[in-house]
Amino acid sequence: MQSAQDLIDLVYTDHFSEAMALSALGYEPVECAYGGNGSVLGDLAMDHHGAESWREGVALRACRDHYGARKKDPRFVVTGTPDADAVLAVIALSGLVPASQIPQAFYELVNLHDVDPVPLDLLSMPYGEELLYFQQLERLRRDRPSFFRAIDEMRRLLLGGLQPKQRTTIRRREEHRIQMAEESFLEHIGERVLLVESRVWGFDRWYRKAPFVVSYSQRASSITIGCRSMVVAEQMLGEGGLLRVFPQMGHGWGGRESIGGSPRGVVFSFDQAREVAEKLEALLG
Ligand SMILES: [Mn+2]
Repeated sequence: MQSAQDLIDLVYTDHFSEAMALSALGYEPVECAYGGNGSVLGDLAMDHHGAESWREGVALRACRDHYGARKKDPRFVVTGTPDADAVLAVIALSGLVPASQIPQAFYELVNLHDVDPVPLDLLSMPYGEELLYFQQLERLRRDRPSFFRAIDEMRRLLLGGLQPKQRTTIRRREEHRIQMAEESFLEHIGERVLLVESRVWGFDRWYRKAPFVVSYSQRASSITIGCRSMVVAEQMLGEGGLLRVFPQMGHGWGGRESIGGSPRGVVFSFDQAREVAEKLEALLG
């Protein structure tokens, strides 16, 4: 398989102004949300964060509505971590994998998992192991090489599927993650907010204990705020859900109605995460 690096033109940037400039040159931005600055959108409006969170996820729209739309002009601008949603969107828009090799159930699962991390039990869902395989890729960073690696891994997955041995490993690792998430440091802040410090991503597990979770990642020194679902977030905080909370936490905080967090590249402490949890509990009234 030829590497995506030789097939598409993809620029990574952490800067809103650079993404704007590239978009003006005809590059298609994919999930280019820059916190307080907002999103950079191209012709296909490929984002669904902040002010754009009313839009459907990008992989869903790319696969269902815009497959191959950038095949003749595969230029993209991206930012953040190469998640399954953004990566699958780039693949579909540029036609890097035949449409027939991207099952509807797979892109719908990627979307569901991306937009509302309600406790989805991937181990028991069709294509759950495939998505877990991608989730389990290591050392995916916020840079261009990571995007290309993630794109090529996703292409291999779609074209070749998983071997039985890989499925066994994936399941074992996922079971281990679940165990780690349950054994994390957990502290109830009031009745509705759970403060967590963990080395693993465990929102799906923590939402079983409280509707709102404030999680501190020691590795990234960052804080994430999540709510079990968009419906619950809007019920308890009003229209917009957590979008009403982020501006109160400081400059650069942002995300979607049901999940978001501290600005990229800013270092936070666990005590600050506790303050955020207490502030959130107070905002819930
Ligand atoms: Mn997304």
